[in-house]
Amino acid sequence: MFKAIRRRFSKSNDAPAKRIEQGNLPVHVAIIMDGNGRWARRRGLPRIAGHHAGMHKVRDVIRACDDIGIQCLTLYAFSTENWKRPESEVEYLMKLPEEFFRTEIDELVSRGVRVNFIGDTSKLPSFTQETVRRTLEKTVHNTGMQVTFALNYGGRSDIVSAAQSISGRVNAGELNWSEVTESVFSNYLSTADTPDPDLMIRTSGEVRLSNFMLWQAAYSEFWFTDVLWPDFGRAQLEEAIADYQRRKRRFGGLK
Ligand code: V0D
Repeated sequence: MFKAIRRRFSKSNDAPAKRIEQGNLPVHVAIIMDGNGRWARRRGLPRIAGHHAGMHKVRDVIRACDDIGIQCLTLYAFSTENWKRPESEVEYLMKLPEEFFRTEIDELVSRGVRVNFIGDTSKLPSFTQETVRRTLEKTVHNTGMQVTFALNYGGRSDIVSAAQSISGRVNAGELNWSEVTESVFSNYLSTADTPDPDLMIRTSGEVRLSNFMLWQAAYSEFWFTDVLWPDFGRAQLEEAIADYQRRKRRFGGLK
């Protein structure tokens, strides 16, 4: 199981997190980053301006999670359904990893962040795949917070490909059907080395899972907010985490 090694001091230039108590922190926070298009429309801007503003919040939320002491952060950046968007918008989205890499890789490396990807990246344009490969290469030996970008990810597809891998091994006589428990099954999902998300956040008022981490979110606590993703930052993250901590305390008190 993945375990982040914590640093003793924050390397952030921002004020260190004060409002968050260290007890009962979620180990893994997963976020459905929704509302970029609506944010742009409200300002009379093109949708891509919302995606660009959203990318800056990816940086802010990674910093905040690292400062607070979150060990794993998963960000739903592009779903298997997002291909249905206008071609020009998809084309723009596919350039964001490269821009993000160019402006953020040094800070990620200095923080010891290990970047990871889930989803079928083989269907992304080759220049996007190249950024994915370089990001992995630059951070693979890091031992700090793990940040997973879900790119061309779908939860059902994740489950189906796990079932296919298991079938292959059973047919090859390498695995016995009777040995396929829930925990064995989990090891065939793309998230095999990552604990299930403790806290699942969705921004912009939608109250759905939309095919994200279907298996993994079985016991997650959910936090829904009307705040649009480009308006979501450290303060909103802290509010979600503080609420998670209160829920856990209440549950403990009833036992
Ligand atoms: C748009 C809001 C960072 C959600 C955030 C390809 C939708 C901004 C990345 C990113 C996207 C991906 C890989 C990587 C580093 C950064 C990203 C996409 C969309 C889809 F190695 N933001 N971001 N990727 N948006």
